[in-house]
Amino acid sequence: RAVGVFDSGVGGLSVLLHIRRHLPGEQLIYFADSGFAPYGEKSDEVLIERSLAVAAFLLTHQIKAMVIACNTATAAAVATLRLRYPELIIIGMEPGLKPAALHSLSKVVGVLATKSTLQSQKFNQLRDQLSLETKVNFISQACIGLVNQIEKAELHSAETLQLVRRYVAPLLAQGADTLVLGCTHYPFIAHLIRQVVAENQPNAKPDAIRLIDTGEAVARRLHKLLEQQDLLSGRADTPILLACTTGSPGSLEHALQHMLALRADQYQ
Ligand code: DGN
Repeated sequence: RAVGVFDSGVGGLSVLLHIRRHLPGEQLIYFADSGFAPYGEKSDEVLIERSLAVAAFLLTHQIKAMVIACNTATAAAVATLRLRYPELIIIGMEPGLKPAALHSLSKVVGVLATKSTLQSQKFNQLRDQLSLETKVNFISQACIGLVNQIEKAELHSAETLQLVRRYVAPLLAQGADTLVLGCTHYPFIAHLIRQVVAENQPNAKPDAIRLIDTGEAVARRLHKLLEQQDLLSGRADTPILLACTTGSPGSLEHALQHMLALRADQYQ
């Protein structure tokens, strides 16, 4: 049986990358709900409805586990999905505030995410509890428009860099030494974030600002849960990835080839 992975678009591919690396023998189905993207400015009701529809589709493919590779959908819908499918392994995303708090020396952490994630109850509870425990100042920054640029495959354009400058420079000015990538699209523009850091802190070492992405932790957790339930696949080869979308197949294909560097015979 397969592992289903979904996002509003191509962002979840940053998580899929880690899953493929950690679990090369698993059959994976990736679902990009691009016809309904972006999720970042939608209501909880819509996000729950979309997540249930996507989960129902993935279950027609006999999945044994589902990864919600989207912080926004996780915040809105993970509880509903777990209630609906109590037998299924369901893993969601959460902005990595905890590792960021542990790492930050300046005790100022910038959190980049969508507006919905930052407004969600789940995120606010986590942030309040951690600020109390660790005395870290978490500065939230909603990155309106950034997901759209990444969906348009504009990973190197001047416009995308301009947006990153607008969102990241103020966090650096306020003393952040750690930035949480709280949206699964953002690892694909990590190079632009580093460029903005270098522009703002020309004398700092390249790793002076740490970027926290929880994709790898999610892959490790998936591995552990599959192992515990004796559901790990025993295949020695890497099965062909099945990719589905409610949007343009051409855009998803472009992303698979350029963002994941897959060859045409590695996906279907
Ligand atoms: N990739 C999603 C996330 O991690 O929140 C956001 C996608 C969107 O549609 N805004």
